[in-house]
Amino acid sequence: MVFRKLPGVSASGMGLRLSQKFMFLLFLSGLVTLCFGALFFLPDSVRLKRIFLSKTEIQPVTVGSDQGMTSAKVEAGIKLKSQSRKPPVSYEATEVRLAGGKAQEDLNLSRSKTESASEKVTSSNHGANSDTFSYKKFRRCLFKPPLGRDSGRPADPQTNERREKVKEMMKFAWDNYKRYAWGKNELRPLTRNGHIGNMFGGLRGASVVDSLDTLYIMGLMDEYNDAKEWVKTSLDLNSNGEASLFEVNIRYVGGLLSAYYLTGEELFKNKAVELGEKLLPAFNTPTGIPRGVINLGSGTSWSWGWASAGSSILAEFGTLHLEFVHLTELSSNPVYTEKVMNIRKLLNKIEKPHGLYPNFLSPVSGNWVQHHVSIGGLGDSFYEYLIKSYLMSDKTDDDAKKMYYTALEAIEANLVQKSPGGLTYMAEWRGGILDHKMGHLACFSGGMIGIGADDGAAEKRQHYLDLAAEITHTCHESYTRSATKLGPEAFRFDSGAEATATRLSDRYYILRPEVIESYMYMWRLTHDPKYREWGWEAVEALEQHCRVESGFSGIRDVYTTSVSHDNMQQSFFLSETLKYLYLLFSDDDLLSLEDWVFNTEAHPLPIIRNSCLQDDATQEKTVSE
Ligand code: DMJ
Repeated sequence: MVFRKLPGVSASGMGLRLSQKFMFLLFLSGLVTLCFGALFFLPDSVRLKRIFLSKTEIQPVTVGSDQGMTSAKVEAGIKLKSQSRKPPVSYEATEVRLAGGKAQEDLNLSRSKTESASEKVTSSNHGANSDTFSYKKFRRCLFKPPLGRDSGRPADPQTNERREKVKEMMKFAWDNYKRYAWGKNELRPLTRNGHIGNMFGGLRGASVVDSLDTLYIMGLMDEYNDAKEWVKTSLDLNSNGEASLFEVNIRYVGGLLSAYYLTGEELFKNKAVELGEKLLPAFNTPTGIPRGVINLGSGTSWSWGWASAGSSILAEFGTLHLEFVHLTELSSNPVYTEKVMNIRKLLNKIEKPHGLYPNFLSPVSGNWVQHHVSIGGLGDSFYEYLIKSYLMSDKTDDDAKKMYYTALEAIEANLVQKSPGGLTYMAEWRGGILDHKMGHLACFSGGMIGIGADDGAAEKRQHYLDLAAEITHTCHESYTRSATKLGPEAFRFDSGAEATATRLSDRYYILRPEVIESYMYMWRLTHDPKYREWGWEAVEALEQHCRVESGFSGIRDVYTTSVSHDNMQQSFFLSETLKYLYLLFSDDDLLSLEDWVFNTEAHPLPIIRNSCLQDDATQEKTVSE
């Protein structure tokens, strides 16, 4: 059909005058610009935005390299537009039961649908590069053999007996896992079956990977060999599920790295790097702050559904540094270190309320989302990784050191409290208001402050050692004040309470390690025998209340001796609780703190001695071997 021109109406101008046409066009272009510009202000989750703005458009401005981070070419990171703007002070009192930034059991993966970050990491050269990393050379750079003299066996017969008891507990926990839950993530010791859960995105065998190093240092070699064989034949990294970036990193990547450094088995290195590569897409956000959940198959990532406004969690994105630096070390691929240095850089630059780091940060804007600060769940291991990054760098990472001590000063000024009964504790901070509660998770801080004491200002050394001892004492009190002599998930210092849980929902104990972890560090730092005694009290309580016929189980209420079990043998019980107990009753040269730092899942990672590793003499010695 042919359209004919209507008489008297020009086809082009519909009869409008030139000035009217101009005004119309101006209006039209203004409208288009406005609509397009508005896309930038839409939440990241809006599909329209993803369609119209390509990755490069919503991405980066590099954060300058003025902090001395040589290779920290920041790939992603928006300009911190609102650095001078006060972040919102509202706190949404979401009580999320977290274990160091993770939900304690089956995490609800319902998510706030946010940007897909499925951009695939290209190239296969992220694989471990055995040409550049020499295991022999690394071993030469250690001050002591990893297992020490006589595998750390203590001369004192009673201590040795206690150590043997802990080894027996490990064997018992392992044997039952193997018998009833082999290849699953965790053992359900009452029902005698396996638990898979949804934290690991379809990965299996969390208890196997978490146990490798513990079995090895305890000399449980048949068990270690079974575990190694399982990793070789059955650890399938091509899973397609939704995983917690944090959990996969601390348990799987950390466990595999430790197993490699202790044994030299290439298998573990290759698996660690292969898995590390699968985690990289989580960092494809406008700021480079990773999201909490990642589909290991597609690389798509999300924020946790419970994390307000699509935020990422401090203890999650702040607990990647140690493992990622080692992934670069082993693969010679700088990308891992670049990713975590970018996080560091953003956190260093952003304005902090009273010098404190709130627990929720938007991976899109790079701003804090809420003002909840905690040394326990949601915040904990971020602080731990600052001081350990410094120690692991052979004390060369000065930014980490500075950030740690500045944060600790802010914590002392704002969170550290003394109870009427004289107990020192770390309160939580909610937009300036103190919540006089301390979580079991926060009890790791005794050990952390202890290992950092030597490197702050010289005159503060004793002060930090005292603070570490006081916190550890308080956490021990939370154990002694219960009927079972095990500590609750959280204890309070208000309404007349002193280191006791006041809420029914806080009374459980799920085989967590943090209190024992602090005993172990304080023992190594002071050799005060009380720490070994306290550790032994914990062993007796675990045996009495948590040991069941087919493994160990958490309990629902530490204040009653007619215990109700939760039917779960957490993988961190094998990785952390039993390992720290074993180290507590061993000589100090078993995994000497001069050579090793422990990741937050108690997997030992070696201090990187670049001065030695790059020394030609060491090279020659190695080659001529
Ligand atoms: C472990 O998975 C790690 O220690 C993590 O940092 C938080 N806590 C659990 C055990 O309690």
